[in-house]
Amino acid sequence: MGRTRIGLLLGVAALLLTGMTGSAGRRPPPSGTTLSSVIPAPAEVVPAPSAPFELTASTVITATGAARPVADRLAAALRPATGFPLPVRAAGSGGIDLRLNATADPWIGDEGYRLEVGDAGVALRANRPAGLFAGVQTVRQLLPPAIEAMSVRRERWTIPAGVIRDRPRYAYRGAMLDLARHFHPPADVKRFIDEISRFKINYLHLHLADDQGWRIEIDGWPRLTTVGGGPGTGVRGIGGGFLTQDDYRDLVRYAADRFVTIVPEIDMPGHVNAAQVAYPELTCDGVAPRPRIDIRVGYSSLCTGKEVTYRFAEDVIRQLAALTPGPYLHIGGDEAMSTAHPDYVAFEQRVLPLVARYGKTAYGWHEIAAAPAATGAVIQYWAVTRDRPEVAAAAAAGAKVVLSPADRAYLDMQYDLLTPGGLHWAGTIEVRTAYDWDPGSWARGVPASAVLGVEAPLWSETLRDYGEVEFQAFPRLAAIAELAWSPWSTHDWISFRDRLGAYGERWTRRGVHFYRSPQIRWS
Ligand code: TNX
Repeated sequence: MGRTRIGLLLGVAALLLTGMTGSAGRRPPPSGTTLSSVIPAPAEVVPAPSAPFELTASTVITATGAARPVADRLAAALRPATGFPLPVRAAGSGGIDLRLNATADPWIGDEGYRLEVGDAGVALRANRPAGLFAGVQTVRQLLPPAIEAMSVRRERWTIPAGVIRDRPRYAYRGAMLDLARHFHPPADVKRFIDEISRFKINYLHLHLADDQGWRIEIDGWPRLTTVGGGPGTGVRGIGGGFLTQDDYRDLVRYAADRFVTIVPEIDMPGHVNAAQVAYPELTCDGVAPRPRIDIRVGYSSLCTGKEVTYRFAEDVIRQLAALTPGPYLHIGGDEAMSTAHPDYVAFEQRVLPLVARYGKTAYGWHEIAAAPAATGAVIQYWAVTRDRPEVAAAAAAGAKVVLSPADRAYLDMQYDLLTPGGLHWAGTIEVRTAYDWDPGSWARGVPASAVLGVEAPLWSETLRDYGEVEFQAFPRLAAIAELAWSPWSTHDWISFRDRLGAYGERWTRRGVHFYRSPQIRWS
């Protein structure tokens, strides 16, 4: 029986139960949700002693212009559990009002918002639609957990009174999904986007090619996907599949509707075995290597002395740039253990500027810091050590840094040695380990001003099914999202632990397969 059918049966059973225990007019007590329940913690929270706002069958949502699509999405999110019509109108009073450019509050910036809740109504204000969307995620978390139910529930749909003023600590709040080791189809990527956007994550980095598979169609290089992405590719040969450029455009749009920007990655000059199986001219001897379905790393390299290598790189970069509305294009650069160091630097010196030629900012794993051209790039710090002098030097010369230390932020590390799925080469990462570090001062010599943000990568060597993806990502992604969004002044493990414990019910109601960490008291 499918998950949705079970959910439906549970919903029906719960309805019957509430129908039997509650007499008409008597409603369940308010949930324990308070203004301080939100993940990631908002910058400023001021509860008010007044009565909460209560969503009812006559509540109207008001919005105009660019606020309208965000309001439509909020209404759609609140209808299934409440069963209320929640019409979205241009004008009205006493409901939930979403408005742009009404605060003249420069502090909230492009992604922040101001939320004021009283018993007479809810006012959500932002300078830009992205801020309204962030505020909507907060509003959803301020409603009782039953708001996540897919069928109508009897509940007092209250929002606690007070004011929240909020904005992100970092502009870049990322998650990464590896589609190369095991392909995950667009429907699953969309579910992942839905979940990460709840936590105000605004970038999804897609690792689109690696030794075991090539997952994005490139015009003029058809064998990359027919051979490199076909059946039998991927770890254990069971992770085949690829995205057409139309699939990719659709994902970009879907993400953009949720204020998530997709960052494509093609990993070069290492991690290229799948491309070389498809196009043997990309090797130095011109001989096709055997397809690889194991999980070793560091054995493949593009031939840095051949011109075809750069035609290939430029074709890929040009097409990915054209598919990408966002500013960043990731060109990998990690673990190129089979590329001689001078060749590696020469390769990066040619390829990093290619990204700029097609209008994007180059983004790469921290090894690219060895190339002088990396000073104009974004460097993704994945080391398990806090000392990477070459990254500090590049940052001092102008590079920006995204923190993804493997022993803190890697979602593919096991929670402990007994949890199924994942690897442990960087250690095991329980929720507290993922939470308790400061991205602003993590990498020695990298000034706080050079930190663009935080990203939690999810490599997929062991992850075949989407449920396994969820299990690795949640709850740790919530911890990383808080590091990326919330001001350090709010950082507090006890507070986070309690908020997370209460949040679990929301994942359960949505059918998200998350790890019930013993560090958390799940409600
Ligand atoms: C290292 S860290 C890799 C990936 C693997 C991952 C597994 C980094 C930039 N590269 O190729 O998938 O470890 O955890």
